[in-house]
Amino acid sequence: MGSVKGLKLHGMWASSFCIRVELALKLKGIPYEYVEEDLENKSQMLVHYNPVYKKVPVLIDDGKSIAESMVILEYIEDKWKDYPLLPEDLYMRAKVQFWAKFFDEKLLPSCHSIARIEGEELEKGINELLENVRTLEECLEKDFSGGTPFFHGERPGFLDIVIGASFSAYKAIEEAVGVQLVDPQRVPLLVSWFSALKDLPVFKDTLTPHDKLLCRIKSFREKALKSQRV
Ligand SMILES: N[C@@H](CCC(=O)N[C@@H](CS)C(=O)NCC(=O)O)C(=O)O
Repeated sequence: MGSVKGLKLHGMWASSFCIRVELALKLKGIPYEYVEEDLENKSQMLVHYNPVYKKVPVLIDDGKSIAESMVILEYIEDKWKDYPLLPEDLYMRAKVQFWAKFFDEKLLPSCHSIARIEGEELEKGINELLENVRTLEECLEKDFSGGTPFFHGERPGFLDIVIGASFSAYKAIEEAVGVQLVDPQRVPLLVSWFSALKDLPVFKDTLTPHDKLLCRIKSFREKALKSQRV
């Protein structure tokens, strides 16, 4: 199967925002061409297609560019109807979008920040992050209590993609910082969701390899801590 005419994804291997887009395209069975970007030396194409943020991911559909992972996911969902990622019910759809926004605005930033701090600040950061993880567990319990293996169904959908794309990053941060974020005692629903997700071939094939990401996060952490100490 060739790629859909002109469908290209500019991404970077370690970016969970890019992995979201790859997962959505693969789950819907849409072929695309992948262009790896060097973010230290961004291509003119990336700057041209995303002049506002100059970030990946950028999806180019027949010459037209779409930036921001969540916007791209919604574009893909609206354009290719096979394998719907969002629930049909409008209220459930709103809930999915609410929790996706919570993940991006609360959980991801606290996860990224603990990778670059230490001491008392780290302790405070971890507590804040654990509280956000606990809130996510409550969301699974109360908002999506259908007893399905994934957030809103029997197969992975929008929220599984948004949150699950960060699976490798979160595992690597756990190891680099030396903290257990997803503990079966505190968040059993998230633990069983993770184990259902990580065995799916599409996730296995798309998520960043653990060792490679761990190496990158450790070196990022060392540099960040060193620059704060001087
Ligand atoms: N909100 C954006 C975030 C994208 C983002 O932060 N991309 C990073 C890679 S993970 C990037 O391109 N960074 C380059 C830079 O900041 O110059 C999204 O959801 O797509």
